[in-house]
Amino acid sequence: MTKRETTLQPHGVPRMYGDVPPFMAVPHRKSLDGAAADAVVIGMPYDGIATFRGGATRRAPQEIRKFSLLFGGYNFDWDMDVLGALDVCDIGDVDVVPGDNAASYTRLESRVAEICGAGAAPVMFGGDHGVTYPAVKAVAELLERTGGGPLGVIVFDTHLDLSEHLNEDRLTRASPVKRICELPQVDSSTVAMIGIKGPRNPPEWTPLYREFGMAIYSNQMVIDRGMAAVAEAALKRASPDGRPVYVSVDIDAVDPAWAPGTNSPEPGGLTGREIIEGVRICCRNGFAGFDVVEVSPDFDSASGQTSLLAARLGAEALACLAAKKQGRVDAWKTAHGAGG
Ligand SMILES: [Mn+2]
Repeated sequence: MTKRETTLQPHGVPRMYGDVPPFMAVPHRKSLDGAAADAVVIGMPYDGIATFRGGATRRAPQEIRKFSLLFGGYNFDWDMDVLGALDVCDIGDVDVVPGDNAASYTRLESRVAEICGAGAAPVMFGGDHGVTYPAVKAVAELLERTGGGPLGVIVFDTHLDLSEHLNEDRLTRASPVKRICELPQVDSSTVAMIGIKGPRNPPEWTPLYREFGMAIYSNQMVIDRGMAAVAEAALKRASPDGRPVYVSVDIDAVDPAWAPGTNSPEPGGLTGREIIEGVRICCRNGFAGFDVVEVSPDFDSASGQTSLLAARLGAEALACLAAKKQGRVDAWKTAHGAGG
């Protein structure tokens, strides 16, 4: 029996939840070994402390991959063979350490660094929102080393996530945006958030976002101006010179009518159409990193609609990357004569 072959991890299966099948049936690779790729899918099946009803976001990568099998490589909206245009693979899930945020984050960070080091853009499925911080850190540090920085960041979320700590732990789902703003490689005035709303944001977060000089586009602004205008403004703030940004989607930015499977649902949020449009605009220049977090399959409807939407957002991000590579940026607007 090898070291790992215990009754809890039989036959070398690394985790009960994870690794199969690969996202959109792209090839699975255990390791990149320096192989070139345009994008690499990675699962982060980790949740630390839950601040409301719990919900195993650790099962999200598995469920999202499952629903992604609905999609083919051709995307009608873009009239484009996305997977034909891109070299994409799935390197499975991070081998997390349940209950240990710091150790799990370190493992994620090194895998994301491996992806970026191979010249690919990471597409990560969480996990709770805490996991966005180590992913952004890895991307930002690599960009700094290679002269590609600084990194702009756009986050779709109901919550500002600006806690200094939660029960003395500085690495939880309550703090990722604060940790990101504190990174030396990130200018907090180029951190934009879209969809912020509601009475679950504690009062101390509001002065903090102003102090950081962040660009906050509230849910009300989306209602008043429309997602297109808001996402365009956010992209301009996060990337004034058109460089790819890191885009993080906390699925709770979406209304529970469209995405009920999450820990902290908040009524009055974005529609499925709005989040798709927002992702398409924010990933227009491609992306330095992309993630969807806070999907809790155990709270989802029986249809799996939240995991399905998360999978769709991953497919749309890849379409943006393919369009950028083929010189067909924003093709979704005109592919079938839209506007005519
Ligand atoms: Mn949130």
